[in-house]
Amino acid sequence: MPVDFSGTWNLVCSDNFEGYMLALGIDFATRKIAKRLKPQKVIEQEGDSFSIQTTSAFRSYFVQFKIGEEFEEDNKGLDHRKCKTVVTWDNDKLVCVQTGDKKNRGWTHWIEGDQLYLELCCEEQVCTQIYKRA
Ligand code: ECB
Repeated sequence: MPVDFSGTWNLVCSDNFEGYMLALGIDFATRKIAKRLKPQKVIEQEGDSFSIQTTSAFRSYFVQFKIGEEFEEDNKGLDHRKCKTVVTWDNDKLVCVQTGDKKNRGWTHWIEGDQLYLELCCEEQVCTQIYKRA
């Protein structure tokens, strides 16, 4: 059985979100608000189909995809840069590559114990976040 990421997850800690946002060119005022947020993720996983809704008091973001199928991602409400995005399995990790103007952009999700991990990468920056089930 593959891992099941489905559920509602609340952010409990975040490291270097500031560096990640700087790499994406997010302005000072937006970063100041964004770094205080405690987003919630609702993940739905059915076979190879996923949806991830990230909600916060300030901005929210929704993405859906099928494993191995490239799609155009708009990053609406985030940095707005369009990417060619593909998500694949690396053993039990969900690995997303976002090809576009920014080098080394993407994210990885995995579960350890009852915690959901998210590593966000852009250029030289890595942000690590931990979520717990709501
Ligand atoms: C959507 C909640 C965070 C809102 C932050 C608001 C403003 C900051 C603007 C740009 C910063 C760039 C990205 C925001 C970081 C997190 C939101 C989406 C993270 C992500 O890629 O989640 C993936 C994996 O779960 C699914 O979209």
